[in-house]
Amino acid sequence: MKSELPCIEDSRLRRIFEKVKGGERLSYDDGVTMYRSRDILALGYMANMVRERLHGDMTYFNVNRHINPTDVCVASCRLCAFGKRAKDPHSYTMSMEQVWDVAGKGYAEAVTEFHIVGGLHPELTLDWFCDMIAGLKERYPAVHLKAFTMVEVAYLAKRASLSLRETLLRLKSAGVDSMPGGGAEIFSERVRRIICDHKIDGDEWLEAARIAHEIGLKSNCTMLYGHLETPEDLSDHLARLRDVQDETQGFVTFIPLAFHPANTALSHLPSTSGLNDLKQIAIARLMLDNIPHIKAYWIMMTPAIAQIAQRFGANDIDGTVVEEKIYHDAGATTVQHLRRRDLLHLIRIAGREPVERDTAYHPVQRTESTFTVVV
Ligand code: V47
Repeated sequence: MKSELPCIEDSRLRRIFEKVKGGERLSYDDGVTMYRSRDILALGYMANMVRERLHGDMTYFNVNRHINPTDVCVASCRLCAFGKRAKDPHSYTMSMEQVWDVAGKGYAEAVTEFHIVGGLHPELTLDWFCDMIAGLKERYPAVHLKAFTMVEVAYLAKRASLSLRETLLRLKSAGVDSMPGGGAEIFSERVRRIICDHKIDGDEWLEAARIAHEIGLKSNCTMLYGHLETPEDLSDHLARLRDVQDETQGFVTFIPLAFHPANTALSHLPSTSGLNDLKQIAIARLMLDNIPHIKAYWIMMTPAIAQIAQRFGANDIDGTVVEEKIYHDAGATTVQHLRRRDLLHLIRIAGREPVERDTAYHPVQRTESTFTVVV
């Protein structure tokens, strides 16, 4: 391992570099120092060191499909361009049959994962969602169902007058295999009150994750950046995720999400920069020493930045996606899907070795018409 940090400009990072070299945990204050630093190359160098220690040259991707059963949402979050009121003529809600039908459409290669999230619909019940999930499992038994954010589960629990645990158990027995990481936004109460005041708070999000993990549902986790947050808010968010992970080991992947302002109530804010995207990836890799994977979600940060991110701490790029609404409603200019061979090419020309994975990061081997998961 290299012992010098060749490109260091910010002397405050030297002490952090010593810790990173020694595999020592970074503190909340170290996180704040890194967020305040403009020395992106030093941050990237350190994060790449950790990334290569954990994953060598491998970059993971998957063949997945996003499904958003409804954009009707009671929450009206200022950060969101996706959710709509039920009476909005542009809103939509799929029937259960439409969800099952759409799941099989639009991609010739066998998907290994459906990523299912939607708005907080005032009328769709927990029973409806359980039936929808059971129907998907029956029709696509080999496909992993990564479904419902902690926010959706908390809303379903409240409407059904059930505990979070009971609600999660019901969804699990209907066929949910794991949960995506959305809805965490930023845990700072000050910022949360402005950008998503109708959502569960940070402690409730973390408690739902804790319970999901306890009953055997792994999940991802996210952080929304590039709006009104401070370096302290960002470091606090990562430290709180890390604390829960120490308890449960249930988080599989962390995904930093850049705020996209177009068509939201915060559209006056500037868009993210490539530099900030790379900084978020690098600091997450350095702070989250107990979360195995860091994803550079290509839809959100563009394929070009997601490639560079593979040298700044990320070891995953997400998947084929097929149909994406949340970011495209908020002005994302990326395409909505990539083919498997596009992802292979993208990763190879970034100088990394592509590995197709299933949701649990088992390698997937494909022949012309079938795939097998190597456990
Ligand atoms: O929860 C909503 C965010 C999330 C905007 O788990 C916005 O593998 C930016 O969680 N600008 C949904 N972000 C996306 C998400 C996700 C994506 C890919 C993979 C995984 C995974 C999870 O998007 C929401 C919210 O945090 N979001 N609106 C916006 N205008």
